[in-house]
Amino acid sequence: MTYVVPRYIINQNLGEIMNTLTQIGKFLSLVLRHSPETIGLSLDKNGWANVSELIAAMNSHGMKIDMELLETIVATNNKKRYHFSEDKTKIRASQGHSLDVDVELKEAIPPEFLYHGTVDRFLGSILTEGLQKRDRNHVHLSADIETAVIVGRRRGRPVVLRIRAAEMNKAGYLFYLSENKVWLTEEVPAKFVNVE
Ligand code: HQG
Repeated sequence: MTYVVPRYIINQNLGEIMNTLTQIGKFLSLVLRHSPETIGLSLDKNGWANVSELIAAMNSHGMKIDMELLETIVATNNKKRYHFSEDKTKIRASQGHSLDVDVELKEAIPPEFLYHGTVDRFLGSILTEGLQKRDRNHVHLSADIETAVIVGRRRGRPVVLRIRAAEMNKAGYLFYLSENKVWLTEEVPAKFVNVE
């Protein structure tokens, strides 16, 4: 698959282009998940931002972007964090919000085990009170151990927890699978958590 790299960044080398895309991607994460007001934007109740308003607001806050570049970032984002509405007039983050928005998550039946990456210093508390969503709207889980290792490594030496997800689901806890295939749930009681 080929992606369009807009003319005004084409004179950068590949490393610089990737940095530009990553930086703008991180900024989008801030705006679409946590604080749209940073650039005077607002999201609707389902977490959508109007694409024209987003592009205008980013440009007026010093972040040069157009539709071409936005489409490239959405398509190349390593975790596919953002998606457009069908007509491409709206954009939202698929998960990871701290804002109170309803991104219309689809309920799903989880596999036997799901995994969560964390660090040693949180372990005592997690094994006592379970996994809590903290500042986000859900606890984030993955279907594979590798992803959990990467998530945990953001904070130090990773510790992977194995969640008995199917058993939890049978006990009445709901699970959701986001557009970008992140497993989400409201909380994980300690009794369903094992250190991998
Ligand atoms: C910990 C990134 C003590 C939990 C990642 C985690 C992920 C507890 C932290 C996504 C606890 C919350 C989400 C308890 C949970 N006691 N600590 N009872 N319960 N914790 O960032 O899962 O790049 O909100 O272990 O890759 O780390 O942004 O959640 O360490 O997919 O797309 O509290 O964010 O994705 O931290 O990360 P977070 P997370 P993006």
